[in-house]
Amino acid sequence: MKPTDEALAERRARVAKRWELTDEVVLLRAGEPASWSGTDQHFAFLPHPDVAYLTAVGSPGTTLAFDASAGEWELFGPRFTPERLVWEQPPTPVGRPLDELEEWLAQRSDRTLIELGAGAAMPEVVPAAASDGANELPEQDGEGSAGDPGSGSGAAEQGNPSPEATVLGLSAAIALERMTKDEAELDDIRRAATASTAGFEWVYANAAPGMTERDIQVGMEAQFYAAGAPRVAYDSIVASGSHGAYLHYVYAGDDPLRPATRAIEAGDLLLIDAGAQFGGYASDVTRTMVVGADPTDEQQFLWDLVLSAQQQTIDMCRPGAVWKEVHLAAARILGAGLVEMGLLRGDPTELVTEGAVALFFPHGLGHLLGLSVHDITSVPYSREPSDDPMLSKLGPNRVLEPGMVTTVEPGIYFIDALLGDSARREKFAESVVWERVDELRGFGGIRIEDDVLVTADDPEVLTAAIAKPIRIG
Ligand SMILES: [Mn+2]
Repeated sequence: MKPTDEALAERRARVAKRWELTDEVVLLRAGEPASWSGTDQHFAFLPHPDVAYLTAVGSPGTTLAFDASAGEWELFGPRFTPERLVWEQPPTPVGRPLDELEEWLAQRSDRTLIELGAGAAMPEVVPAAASDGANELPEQDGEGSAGDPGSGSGAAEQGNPSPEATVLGLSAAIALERMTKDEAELDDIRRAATASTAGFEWVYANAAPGMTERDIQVGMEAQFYAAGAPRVAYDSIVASGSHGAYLHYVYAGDDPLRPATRAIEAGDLLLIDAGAQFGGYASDVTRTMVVGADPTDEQQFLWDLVLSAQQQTIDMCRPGAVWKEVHLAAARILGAGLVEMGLLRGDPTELVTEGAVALFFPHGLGHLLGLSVHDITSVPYSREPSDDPMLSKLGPNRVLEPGMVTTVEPGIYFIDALLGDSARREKFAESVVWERVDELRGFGGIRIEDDVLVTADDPEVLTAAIAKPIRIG
């Protein structure tokens, strides 16, 4: 649901409060369509999420301006010339015509101008907070204006931050607001989930051996659109058999000109990671099924194991939980199962620490969800970058708060690039039972993913309506 004017004003007021600016002028630009090189074509446009959050519109060129001394926001939206209106329908008119922005800025030319959103000069290295587990702006000396994210960003002397540090600090302030969702945002995420449900239900009713991955993708996405989704939230992953071991296996990932696809065979695992988008908000769901046959003992054991890890860690998604700890809990559960199955030997906690479990579970347990499927990934970090194999792909660490929406998506994979690597085989000669593991090369992967709303009470699974059959077709 589109936020009311009051709800938008509230979002802007909260951001302005965090900014603590005095007389600067801030511009947030939605951006412009990216061009396809060598042609006169452009890629489909999506607005910078900070602008989408603060305006609820997304036409290219949309610009939100803030005059700190007056404490006033002004929205500028594109208008088309008659010549352009011969070819294109007009964008929804919002705010003042974009043409007037120049004059608006000229009246404030004596003030410091800070540009955020699309094209903003963000520093490459995001400074990390000193300690784990706080959803705060990056640490700094001094009294804490958001405009100064402090050490690690270069030249961030108090009162005189570098332009990049200022951009980072102000962007981080918006990120902190975007981290917890208001009612309008949750409504859009629920609608996205409802459209995704229609797609997965189509798969459950129609998938069968002999169909290709592409057949499944097209049929599923048609239901997303039929249910009202303007677009998919990200490229759908429809991976059968051994393809499930490529974490981001997508159609045309091999060659956009003449993509390959694969016909599903009876007994194959089919891993589908897909989600509809609504109002700019993503859903992100993964189900893994055996198609056209009963699961083998290995498929059944590992499927049950992944589901159990998911259920236990969804239950941990409560206020105050530290995301890294939830992730490590999932890794220990998966590690214990791999020991039970005879693929690993040793103590699960040690197997997690030494990196043996990461051979089979090489990604983070989940990520925040919102206006981007991997929401708010760049700022602000609240953990140091890590070389630890179990933590290096975790992404920002967070303390869960009511209103956050996170995915929970444990998985087990048999990835040739990891399991065939001689250095790893040597390093884990003791802890991995390679004879057993090698028998399962080509197995593919199993991932189960839902979108979870953290509440003051029990976690709410927003994608609970999407069934989890182990066998279809
Ligand atoms: Mn995901």
